[in-house]
Amino acid sequence: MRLLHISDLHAGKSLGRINRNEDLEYALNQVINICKEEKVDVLLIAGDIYDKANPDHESQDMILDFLTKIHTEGIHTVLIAGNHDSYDLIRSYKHLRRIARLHVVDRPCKDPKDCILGFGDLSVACVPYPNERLLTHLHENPHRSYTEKVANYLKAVAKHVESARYKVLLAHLMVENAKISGTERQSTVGEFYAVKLEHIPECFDYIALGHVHRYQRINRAYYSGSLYQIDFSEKGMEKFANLIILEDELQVRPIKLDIKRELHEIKVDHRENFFEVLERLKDLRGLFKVILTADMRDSSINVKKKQIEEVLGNSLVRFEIQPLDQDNSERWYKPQSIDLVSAYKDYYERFLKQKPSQELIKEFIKLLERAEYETHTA
Ligand SMILES: [Mn+2]
Repeated sequence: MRLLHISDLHAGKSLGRINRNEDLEYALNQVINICKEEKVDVLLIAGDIYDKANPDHESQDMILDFLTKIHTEGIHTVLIAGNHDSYDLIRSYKHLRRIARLHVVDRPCKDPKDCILGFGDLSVACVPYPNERLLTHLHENPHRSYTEKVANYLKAVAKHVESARYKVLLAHLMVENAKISGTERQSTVGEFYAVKLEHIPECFDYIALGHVHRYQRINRAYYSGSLYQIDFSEKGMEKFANLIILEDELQVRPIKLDIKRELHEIKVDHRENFFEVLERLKDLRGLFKVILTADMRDSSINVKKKQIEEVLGNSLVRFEIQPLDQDNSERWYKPQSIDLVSAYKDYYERFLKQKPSQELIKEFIKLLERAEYETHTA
């Protein structure tokens, strides 16, 4: 049995005035190819299909096109709702089950056995984003904490997969110790929502998670991460789809996705040769946030801004001016280039009117090394 795990599509996302659907479509086309090449049996989508509860028509068109393409390849898809999705919109996709190999679980089910899908030897337990209010309606004690309610729910779900040969959990959850990227909705990734890994029942061979946008493994649990760099906090991040091969032994293989438009954050210092800066920008591809540090009295700021806008055109997403504090300008500029040993020698000579001894300099260097070690290992 071969599965592919993806998550956090965020169709309909825009960054400033830039619509990101072409970045998503580029990733989805690769997912279709991987499904074909790797002979995937079941595609797992771990939530946040859409960026908003009421997505625009173009985004819905793209998602339905993708899902039907997967169907025509003879591949099953299991899809759950994330915290960005509307439970009711995702529920309307359930009807497609009758005409396509699409299996949808829109919200945590009153009867946990309704959340289990079977594909031969494989059982997939689905846990869409468990909204706190919804959990309370599922006969849960309102006084229990969110994580206790989720833990109980997971336990109830796990009971129904016991007899299957292969057991997979597909869930949209925040798991404790997950490294967030910063683009997840802040209120849902805090400690209050973090489910402990030990609260996820032991029985699952593989845990396919959505919610956190950075690809990572936490024991048996994997976040496949978002399919493209959603926001500037994801700049430089590589993106993956996770291939799972369920045989006698479990194999997990992340497959790297090509990124259509990389996100770049570029800092331009007022002292740099501006002509060279523009030349450098011309050669880059992707979407940009440019931060120009400038003395606010400098009359050339607007000209510089205009020139940057001209060179980058539609690829410029954000432009910021960081005012230069005159007193701190020296420090701000390449702090690592200051030779602290020479600075200490100068200081010593100026105040004590004599040269420091070799022993003292050696001690000073030892202290520097210790400080460096401690700041790098913190
Ligand atoms: Mn998300």
